[in-house]
Amino acid sequence: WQEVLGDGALVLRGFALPYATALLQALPVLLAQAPLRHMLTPGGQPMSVAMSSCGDYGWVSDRRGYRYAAQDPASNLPWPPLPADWLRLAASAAAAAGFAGFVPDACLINCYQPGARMALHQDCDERDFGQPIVSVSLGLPVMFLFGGMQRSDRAQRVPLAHGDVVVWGGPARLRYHGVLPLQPGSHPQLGAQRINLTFRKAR
Ligand code: MD5
Ligand code: FE
Repeated sequence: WQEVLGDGALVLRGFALPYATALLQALPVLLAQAPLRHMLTPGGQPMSVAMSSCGDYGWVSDRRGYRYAAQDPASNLPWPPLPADWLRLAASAAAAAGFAGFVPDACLINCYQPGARMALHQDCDERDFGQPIVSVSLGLPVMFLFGGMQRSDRAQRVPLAHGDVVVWGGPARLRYHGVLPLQPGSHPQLGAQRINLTFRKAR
């Protein structure tokens, strides 16, 4: 079922459920090659969310700032390739939301343990804001914050559960957003964590 969050933002409840087993099967292989790590903010604080990437580009943060990079700075090797079934899920979710022909070149893997959160921010390191972002939630549920075009705008609270997919495009692409601290719990497939995959066209 489709739920409109705002102009350009659509939740596809349970859309990833048929893909979940395949998504989770690939994960340990990818993370063996490019391990999860707590990147530093430009201010030097470690982020509470552990991150990695796959695809032609990965998202990187350090004291120099935020950017996409073709190599994992932890190994200086290319990021692992985006699995074909991950690409199919991202393309079919984008198409269901009206963005035909979405071919992401980056997938950011966010891993939340209880207490981990993401402060309100905009995703503005990509080259073409005409391209959508597809976000897949797996594991423990979380409260997502969907803000406005300014950080001070009041944010809607949207619960996201295992298998939910959100497509952000058009006028929603640069809205502020974040995630409240993950509450403790245990998910049958993933245990005490939440994994979020965000598919992007970085370049
Ligand atoms: C997460 N991740 O659940 C969140 C939500 C990130 C990030 O924010 O940058 O990795 S993904 C939701 C998202 C992405 C891009 C735009 C918007 C939401 N939006 O306009 O609200 O780990
Ligand atoms: Fe974001």
